[in-house]
Amino acid sequence: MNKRLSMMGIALLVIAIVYSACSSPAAAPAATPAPAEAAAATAATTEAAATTATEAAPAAEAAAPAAQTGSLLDTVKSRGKVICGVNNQLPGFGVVDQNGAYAGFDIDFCKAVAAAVLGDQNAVEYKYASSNDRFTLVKTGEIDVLFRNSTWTTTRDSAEVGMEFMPVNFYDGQGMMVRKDSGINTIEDMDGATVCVQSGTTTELNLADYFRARGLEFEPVVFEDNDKTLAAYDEGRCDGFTTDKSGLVASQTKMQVPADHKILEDTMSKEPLAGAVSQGDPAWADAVRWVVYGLIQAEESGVTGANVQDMLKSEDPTIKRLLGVEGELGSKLGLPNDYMVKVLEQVGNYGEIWDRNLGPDTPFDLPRGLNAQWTDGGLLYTPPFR
Ligand SMILES: N[C@@H](CCC(=O)N[C@@H](CS)C(=O)NCC(=O)O)C(=O)O
Repeated sequence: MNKRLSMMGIALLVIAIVYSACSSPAAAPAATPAPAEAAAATAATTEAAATTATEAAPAAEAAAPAAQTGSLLDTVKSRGKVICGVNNQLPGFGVVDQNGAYAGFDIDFCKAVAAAVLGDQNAVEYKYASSNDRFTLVKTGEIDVLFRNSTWTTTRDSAEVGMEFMPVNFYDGQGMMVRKDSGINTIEDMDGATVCVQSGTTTELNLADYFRARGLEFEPVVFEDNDKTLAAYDEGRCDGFTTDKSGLVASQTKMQVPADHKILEDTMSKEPLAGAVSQGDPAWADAVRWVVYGLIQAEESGVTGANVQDMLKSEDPTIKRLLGVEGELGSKLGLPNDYMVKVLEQVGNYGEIWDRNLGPDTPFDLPRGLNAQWTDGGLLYTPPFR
């Protein structure tokens, strides 16, 4: 009798567990997403449907993709290259020359990941990621990581779009470019203006928020890519051209007469730009995350490409751990313990990446501003390397 009762108890418990697992609430339906976000969400849905189909296949066939359930970190190691989604239209951040060579601030973060994981900054395959398809490319696995002036937002971070954001590598804000002879000095002077803007961006959404909040009328003229948006403004089709201030500075260099234009002081939004990987792969996310942190920490600690070999002899405990001389931080992340030595030798630290692409010897000469180290009044601050 006792035995029968306890069997019934176990059976009831099993039913209860199965029931509670099955009845967990479905994800809340989302409010109307922005176009790029909706596209990624659709792709995620399609992907989920494909997975379900695979699971329903006979056991022998279903067993085949099992190897794919590991981390991208293993895939990247066995493939021997990182597939990095980047921009190709933004001087200083991500451009490609006639020979197909990519360069820029974001590109160097791809190189740093390749140097860390594979010991070779050139072990990267670059793929152009547009404003509209960038998150879809991450979700479908066509790119391993996205480094492309992309703003970290709630919706993109949520399951709806499914991004896992890396540490911010560029604190930006949205700005407005106008012609110097337009008589416009602030956005308040732009009531009734036409504004050239790119679709699939936070820019498009912020523009509407910012003007409406101030009771200003405007007419957006929307394009799918930056070069077309810029060309339309340059041809005089719009009174203003709006995007991230970094994008404005970069785009200005491509205009017919750059000196005829000015960027207004107004900052219309917060645009924390960060790399992103797909949600649900913590090993890959952590590996990439601690490469970005490593670049920032190296600058804070004064470790550069030129002095890294000498710094291996440093007595500073943070530097010892950062370079893998002491502790095993790299291997805890699935990386070589000296991963930051490779990164620094081949790519340099955050400050070196900045100077090479955006610093005083470039056409941009951007002030570090919010992108200074916390020790210099900026926002760059890494968790401790320990
Ligand atoms: N940071 C914003 C804007 C990013 C963005 O796509 N900016 C445009 C204008 S600078 C761009 O990079 N366009 C390049 C392209 O068309 O591929 C976002 O994440 O939505």
